[in-house]
Order: sequence, then C-alpha cells, then structure tokens
Amino acid sequence: MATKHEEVGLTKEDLLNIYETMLTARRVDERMWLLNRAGKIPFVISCQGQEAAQVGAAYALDNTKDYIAPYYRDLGVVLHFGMTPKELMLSAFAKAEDPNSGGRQMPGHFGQKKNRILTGSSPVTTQVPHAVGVALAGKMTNQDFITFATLGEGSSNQGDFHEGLNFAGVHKLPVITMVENNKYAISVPYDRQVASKNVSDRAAGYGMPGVTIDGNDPIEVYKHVKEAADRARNGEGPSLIETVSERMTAHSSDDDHRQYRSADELAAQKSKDPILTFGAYLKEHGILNDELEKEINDRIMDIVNEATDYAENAPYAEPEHALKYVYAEQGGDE
Ligand SMILES: Cc1ncc(C[n+]2csc(CCOP(=O)(O)OP(=O)(O)O)c2C)c(N)n1
Ligand SMILES: [Mg+2]
Repeated sequence: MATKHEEVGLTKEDLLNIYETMLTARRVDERMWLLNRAGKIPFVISCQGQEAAQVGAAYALDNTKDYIAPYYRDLGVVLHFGMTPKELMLSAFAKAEDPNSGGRQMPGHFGQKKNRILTGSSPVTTQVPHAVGVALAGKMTNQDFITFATLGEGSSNQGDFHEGLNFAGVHKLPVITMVENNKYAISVPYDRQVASKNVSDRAAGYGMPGVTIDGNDPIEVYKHVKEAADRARNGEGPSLIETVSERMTAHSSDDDHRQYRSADELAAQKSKDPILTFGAYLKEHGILNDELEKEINDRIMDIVNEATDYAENAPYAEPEHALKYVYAEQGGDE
C-alpha cells in the first residue's frame, strides 16, 4: 500500500527538504527569543507551531516563479522562497543589510524583490488584496505564475480579506489564500472572533472552494495547496485553505500568554508540535534516524550561529538613509 507521502507524489528527498526547512525556521525562531531575552533584539513574532503549514504549503508552489504575500509568522514560507537565516537575523537586529526594509520595519515585515516576496504592511490582511492584484496583473499580461497570500484567522475579519476574496472570485484569479488558524488573535480565542464553525466556510460566499485541514501535517497541507495551485494554473480560479495548528509561543515577545491560557492548555499543545510529529513520521517510514536527525540539526545550528554573529556585528544604516525609498532620488535609478 502506498504511504501518505507517496500518494501525493512526495519522495523521501522531498520530505527531508521539508523537514530541514521546518527545523531551520524553528531554530532561527528559538535563537531570536534568546536574543530578545538577552536584550539584543527588540522584538520577536514567532512561527513556532505553524512550520508544517508554512513549509508544506510553500513546497507546493513554484519558488522560481510564483509570487508570495506572507504574513509576519511565515519564516517557513520565506525560507523556502530563498530568504536566508542570515537575512532573517539582519532583520531581527534591524541592520542596514536587512533585505526587507534595511532595518526600517519591525521583523516579520517580509519583502524581497528577487525572491518575489511582496513587501508587507503592519495593518493585518493588506497582503490579500495585494496578492489578488498581482494575480490580476499576471492574468492580464498572460504571465505564468500564481500568487499566494497568508494571514491569521483573526485577520480574516478584516475588510481587506473579504474585498480581496470577492474580487478574486469574481475574476477567477490564480490566487491561493491560506488562513493559518492558530486559534487565537493575540488574547482573543476563536469563538470570540468568528461566528461560523470554520473560516473556510466563507469561501462559498466568494464562489471558490474552501477547506479546513490539519496544519500540523505538512503532507496534508502540501496536498491541498498543490491541488489549489494546479487549479489556479489551469485557469480554474482561486481557493481558500484554512490550516489549523497551535501557537506554541505567546503572541509576540511583548505578550505573556499565561495571562489568558491555562497551564493545561499550554502543556497539551506540546504533543502536537509539528517538528516532533513530522520527525516521528519520518522515523516510522525509515527516512530519518537519530544519527541523521543530529546531523541535520548540527548543520542548521552552524548556520544559525553564523547568521547570529554576522547580523550582530553588521552595521546599522546611516541616519541619512532614513529618507531613502521615500522620495525619488535625483536622477533616480530606483
Ligand atoms: C488592521 C489591524 N488591526 C489590528 C492590528 C494589531 N494586531 C496585530 S497582530 C493581531 C492579531 C492577529 O491575529 P491572527 O490574525 O489570528 O494572527 P496570529 O497573530 O494569531 O497569527 C492584531 C490584532 C493590526 N496590526 N492591524
Ligand atoms: Mg491567530
């Protein structure tokens, strides 16, 4: 009998690539918390608990031509699209070489032209109409790409979500919107945010398919995003995908979730940690063993250490650069 990953066309090599990107996201994120608590970086907003959804989805896209409009937790998505741990650390330290904004924006505001990562704004969900607009541009100019936007479930109550999905549905645009439902919007639990059972129920109102899936399983997420991507590439229009997973940290480094989540709830979610459950799946199928796990982890830790040292020692932007990219430069080349 075919295994789950074979059924969706993923090889052992694919699974190890997915695992390595998930683990890289986790290790970068953990390092950022240490740096924050040591007073070295001002702010962290975490991917922890959502790596399977992020990397499973990104792996189903074409990272050589598709456009992505990620949200602040998407370390796993941007890593698969080519942003490096060093670049993520440069952003965390707000250094001049930060590719996202040269240290101007907070971490998590991803944007990198060469990897087709659309720059993000602080108001949540603005990325949805941006991704829809880029999909429209691609369709009008007959270009061969699709777009992918992510957001949190709380953010699906923002007007931009509804306007973006409605427009995408009406014009049958090649865009996938993925809601990473982690059951909280800061301190507000799901049942105080959304009246319908699932966020994906909203897809029907915009004339597109909607599914709610297990966000702790990267193979399941890959399968659904791949199907949505195939439909989008075939001119069959947009899709809404809701992944359900856990937020394994506080909302951000400025929050303490013990104020609004019980100790039991926090302890219970540990068993759903996708790094552990996917690692166990790989071991069960003879794809990973303790030795290889250590080798991958050691390799990642070397990269994280090097990225940290590089970013910590990198220069800040010159004060004069504050207005760069705000006004056109004289004889401007931008
Ligand atoms: C328009 C807008 N309103 C409020 C905020 C403040 N804010 C930032 S993140 C956040 C919670 C979003 O929750 P959710 O969409 O579930 O994403 P999560 O952080 O849980 O991944 C809020 C209210 C904002 N950035 N933009
Ligand atoms: Mg949320």
